Amino acid sequence: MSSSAGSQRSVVEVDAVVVGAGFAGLYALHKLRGQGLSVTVFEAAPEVGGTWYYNRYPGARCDVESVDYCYSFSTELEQEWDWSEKYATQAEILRYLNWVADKLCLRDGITFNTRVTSAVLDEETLRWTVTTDRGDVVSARFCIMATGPLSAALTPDFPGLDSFAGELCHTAHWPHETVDFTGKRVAVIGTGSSGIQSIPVIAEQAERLYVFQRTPNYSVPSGNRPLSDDERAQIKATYAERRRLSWRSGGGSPHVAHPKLTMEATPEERREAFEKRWQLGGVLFSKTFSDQMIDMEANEEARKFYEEKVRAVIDDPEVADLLIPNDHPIGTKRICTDTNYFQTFNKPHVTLISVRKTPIESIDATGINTSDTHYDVDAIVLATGFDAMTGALAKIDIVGRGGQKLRDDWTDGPRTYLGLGVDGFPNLFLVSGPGAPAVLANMVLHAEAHVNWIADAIGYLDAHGYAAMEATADAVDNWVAECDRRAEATLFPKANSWYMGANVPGKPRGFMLFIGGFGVYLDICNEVADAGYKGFELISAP
Ligand code: N01
Repeated sequence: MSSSAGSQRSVVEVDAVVVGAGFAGLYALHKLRGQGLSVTVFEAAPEVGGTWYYNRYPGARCDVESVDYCYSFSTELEQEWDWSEKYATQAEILRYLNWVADKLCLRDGITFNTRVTSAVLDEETLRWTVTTDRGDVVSARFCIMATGPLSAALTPDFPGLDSFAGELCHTAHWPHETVDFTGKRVAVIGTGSSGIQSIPVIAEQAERLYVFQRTPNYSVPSGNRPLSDDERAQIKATYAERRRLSWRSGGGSPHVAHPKLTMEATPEERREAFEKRWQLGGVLFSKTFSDQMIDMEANEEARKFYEEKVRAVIDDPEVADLLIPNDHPIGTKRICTDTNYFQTFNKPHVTLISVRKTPIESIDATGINTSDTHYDVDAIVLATGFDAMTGALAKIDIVGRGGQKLRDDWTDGPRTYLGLGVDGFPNLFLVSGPGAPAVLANMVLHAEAHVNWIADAIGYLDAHGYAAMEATADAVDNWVAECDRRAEATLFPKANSWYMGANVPGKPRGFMLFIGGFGVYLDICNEVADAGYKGFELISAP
């Protein structure tokens, strides 16, 4: 790292700036440092953790098994850390990330409490000038956006929201002090993964709970439980094989679908397979059979099984009608995982309100006004999700060739090559960006794969005397078309999901991810690298 005096502020020179200190940013720091690069990480929060720092709402857990949702690059880390439950709590994941940061001595490379406001390319030198809200100015050859696909929280524009006099919390910015709902009347707006995890826990405390649901969601019991010493030892003894399966899988965990297609299986085989997957719990229910997300008839079999299971635990059939989705195929929005979510609506102090039937019209000092009722509440919880995939990037002024801004380039939807690079933005790398499998895969392995690819690419540039690499416009066009083509062959576009940008008013509609599977995607990335970074222009020093 070196420093040069600018006209007003001193400019620090580094090889790479990394934005964000979550799973991706921490590994990027470790990996690039190991390669001899000088690296500065900026993190808006006061601690490491990214999404796991902010999303500390009651009941917050990961829906990927703990033993899979952790770094694989170090056998030592794998062997030393003991996960206590099948699905880790937010607090345990945050402890893990802090432990990793200490163990790998990462903290001195991170500037906390500092938000990157702009990254501007100097076309002459091909360097990026990165500025922050604390006045830092850093010049870097590489700019790596580890900003997270689900980090820009979404607060709907309810008229009067600011006038609410009670406690207002967003699940994605949960206060650090304990929020005690005991004896309180609480409203939760939103029934995605965050709402569905928090509602049963809030219901245990609250005197009255009103759940405002717009779209019913599919949720499968997580089947969470403590891991025994024997299980942990067994997993540690076979980690290498578990990871091998994960790297080759569709979603980055060692799941294997039933060997038959849904309708090839007999009704008994189908039922047995769904039941087995149901008992295992969680989001992988949508992958019980490999064709569930491409064949409507197959999907309908899974949906019928699901409906039977859920109806069986809800006392009031009219409430069940409201809670069971009928507007999108199962799995086309991320399946939620829960502990006693549907049973919560059997409690006399919990009321479900469909805002499709009676929309929220306004919020005032004392509560929520729907089209037919005023709900007096002491606290409102917004579980209203994120401006996914593009939101965090759009908050930063990322300015490439010819003064073009990334957010302007993406007004009709994000356009990348492999979810890693963008034409007009040399040496700017996205980690888990749009056009990658990203949130469709285990995000820890996905982040590792991207960081490894970026580190290799940087090594290649240096070994061959290049200054920079830049995705070509053709490569971007072809990749966007490839992602669209693959998405159209599935059922995913049928849902108004955040995958489609449908949850953000005015956001262009389009499937923002590569749906072809994690293992397939990694093969493509490796082929691109092996072919001398096909689709990227390699640029000599100016
Ligand atoms: O957000 P969401 P989330 N009026 O967008 C509703 C990951 N995650 O934070 O469906 C009324 O899914 C909205 O309604 P609708 C995971 O990938 C993982 O829950 O748009 N309601 C919806 O019900 C997940 O998919 C874990 O009609 C409004 C809810 O708010 C992703 O993050 C845990 C509204 C938002 O649901 C996002 O999950 C948590 C309005 N104006 C999150 N606006 C685990 O690992 C929005 N809604 C378990």
